[in-house]
Amino acid sequence: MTDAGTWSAPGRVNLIGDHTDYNGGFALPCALPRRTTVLARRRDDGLLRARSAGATEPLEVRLPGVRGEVDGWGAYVAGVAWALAEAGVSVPGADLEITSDVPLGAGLSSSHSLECAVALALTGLADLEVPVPELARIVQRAENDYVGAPTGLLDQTASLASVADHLTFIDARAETALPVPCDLAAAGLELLVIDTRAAHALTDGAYGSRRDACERAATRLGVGTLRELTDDLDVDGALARLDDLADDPEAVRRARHVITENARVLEVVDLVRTGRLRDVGPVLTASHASMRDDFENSVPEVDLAVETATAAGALGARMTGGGFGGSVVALVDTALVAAVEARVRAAYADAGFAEPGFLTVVPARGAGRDA
Ligand code: GAF
Repeated sequence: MTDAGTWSAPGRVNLIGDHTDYNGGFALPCALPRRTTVLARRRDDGLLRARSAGATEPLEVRLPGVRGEVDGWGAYVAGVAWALAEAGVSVPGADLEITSDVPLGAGLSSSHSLECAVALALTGLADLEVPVPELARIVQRAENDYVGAPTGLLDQTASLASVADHLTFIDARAETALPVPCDLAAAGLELLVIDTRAAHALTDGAYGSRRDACERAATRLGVGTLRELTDDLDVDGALARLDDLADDPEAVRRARHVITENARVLEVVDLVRTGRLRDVGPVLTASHASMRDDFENSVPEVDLAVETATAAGALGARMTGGGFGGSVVALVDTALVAAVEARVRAAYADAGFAEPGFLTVVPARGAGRDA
């Protein structure tokens, strides 16, 4: 057993591949240079206590905890302890001091960075190294069954498995996460994240209804997940099969996004691997159009950021993450970043929207022990 230590886990920005993870598909995120850090000390009385710099109320539960006994920020901590126990992973009581500089509610995975840091801290105190795919599933269980957000495996896998200076190519069905080298600076490019400040939440039913429509489409087409429709890489053939769902236009639109988005992820992985980074831009913008028109999970603030950034010279831009607000990721020439920011800021002021936030991102290291 370890007496004390510090563990941290980053937020993520997803370059492309959204709402594909729970459909068994592909995504290409990287870790943000923003992290949640947990200073943990073992306790021998079976209590889990946590304080968060951003919260007034401390958390205290007796392990393993009871599902639903805590809500608010503490649910992400207690939920992980509960999910570890459910998976048969025995961890000790602990005192946790939590700090984070991941923007909250911005679609950049602040909650998953907290859950992953707590999972690593609790297993670290027990001297356990749980393999990434298993730990990702445990964090997913906390999120799905304790917090109540029906999310997939993208965010926790990105946080746990990412490598500095690399994108992370996730295959959700295979539960693999392969690092793809990505030297944006050498190409004179930046990843610019625009926090639209439009509220983003995954527990209010809109995310779940999208997921339900995808599952409905898969069931009616006789496949386990929508990913299976493009196992032969025949995207046109997969789209043609959607004719069988003509009486359910919502399911057609959702499935069309997933089918085309998986193909776009593979295209971007190929472009990045072959050094054609500038050609990634239009694929990002096409992905945004697919989310806006077929997945219908965009909002006016997000569309304005995408349109303004591309009009100001960004090579491409798209909403990132679950959607319904949150952040936009844009691929921008380094020399144009300041101009893009100024144009988006001005467009928001003209539209009467709250002032957006900006963050330039170099892919950072994934979760781990710091001290
Ligand atoms: C959220 C979820 F947590 C992920 O699992 C994923 O579905 C994403 O939305 C959309 O790609 O971040």
